[in-house]
Amino acid sequence: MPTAPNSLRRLDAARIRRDFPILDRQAHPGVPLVYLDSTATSQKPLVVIEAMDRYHRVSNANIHRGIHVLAEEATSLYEAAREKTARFISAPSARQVIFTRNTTESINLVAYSWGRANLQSGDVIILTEMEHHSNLVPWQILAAERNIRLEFIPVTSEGLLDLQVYRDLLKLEPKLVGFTHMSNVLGTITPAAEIIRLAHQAGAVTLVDGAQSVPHFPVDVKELDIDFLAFSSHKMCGPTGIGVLYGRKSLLEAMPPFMGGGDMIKTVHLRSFVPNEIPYKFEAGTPAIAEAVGMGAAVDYLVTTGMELIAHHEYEIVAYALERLEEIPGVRIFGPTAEHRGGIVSFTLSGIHPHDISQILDAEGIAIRAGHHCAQPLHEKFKIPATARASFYLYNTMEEVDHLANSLYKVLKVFGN
Ligand code: C6P
Repeated sequence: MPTAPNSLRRLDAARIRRDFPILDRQAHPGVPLVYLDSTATSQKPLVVIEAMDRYHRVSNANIHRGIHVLAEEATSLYEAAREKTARFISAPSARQVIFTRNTTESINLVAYSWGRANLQSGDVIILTEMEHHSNLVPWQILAAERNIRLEFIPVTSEGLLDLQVYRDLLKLEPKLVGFTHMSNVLGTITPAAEIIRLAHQAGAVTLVDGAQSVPHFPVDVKELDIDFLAFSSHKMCGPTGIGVLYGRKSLLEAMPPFMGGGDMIKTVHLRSFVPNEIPYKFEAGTPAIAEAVGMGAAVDYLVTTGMELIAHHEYEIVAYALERLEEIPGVRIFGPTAEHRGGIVSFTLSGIHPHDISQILDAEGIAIRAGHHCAQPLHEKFKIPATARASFYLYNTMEEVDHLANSLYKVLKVFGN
């Protein structure tokens, strides 16, 4: 958990901001940009942009194929990115890090490969009510195909998971427990260690959606004893088009390939093939090489900055944002106290549609997201169609929170509230 206050070292957000060229631009003529939408995608530091540029200028080639200097350079850059990513999540081996397109593809890989090899009619999968669609729909598709039962850990009115109900659900002897490590709407940081420990006691495999956790606080797959972890580069200062599936070695080795094609095979005959070893078994075709290089640079950047410092910075920002937003008449804030949440605040203003809030804030230069944030069932649970969501990262400042709060008063004025 990223919440232990540490007064000794602080992240210098003003200095950090200089690393992100886009933060210098104006949203509209004369209106500085205030980017509060990092949950959708983060901004990219210059080191990431330059690493990808350098790769294209100097080393561009296909990987694992050619025996020439460019192919060798490209291959070693790609594999170095895998090594860095493995160290970043404390994976026992880089072979357990599979490059995919994003979190969504990583979860689909598990559902299609592990799910179809291991689940049968009548089996139970436990998910939670706060899942992003990408950790719901792949399981719904599988459930319909195989007559599998889906059960859900409820979300309490404070935006936490109801672990008592979870304990009862485990009596159904689920085959899989899949849950988000941090809600992209409520900001709730879920008690992953406890959920996984109980799942393993019940004999279930665990899948952690780390799309919002891995970018924001240290995640150690060994310490948490995670079986599968999915996350996306674009939310952690890296480029779009590349993501990760980490898996326990024994599970990955036993799983059939997800897609067939080049690179994922050892040998091919007209009527048969022998699959390659992990991770290549799951990386069919030419992968996102430049993007892997960019992701490697993003990992270096986050490690150098310090994940503990980033987490603590976001804790302070979100605690302050909660304080400022709670003062606003008619505001309803969703999710738990700062102690249980990452840098996300979703809210509504009485009688004003979140899209209108977002549009007025945009005129003030503030980028937030409005809608159901691909978590429609969670919004149904709270009986609302949409929320406005401000989200924070290492480059955000207290002044930006003030600007958000002051601009929300302007929104109230526009609507005569
Ligand atoms: N949430 C948001 O604005 P992809 O699109 O595959 O990189 O990530 C999917 C995903 C999975 N799980 C969680 C918890 C997420 O937050 C996301 C992406 C973005 O909230 C885009 S919808």
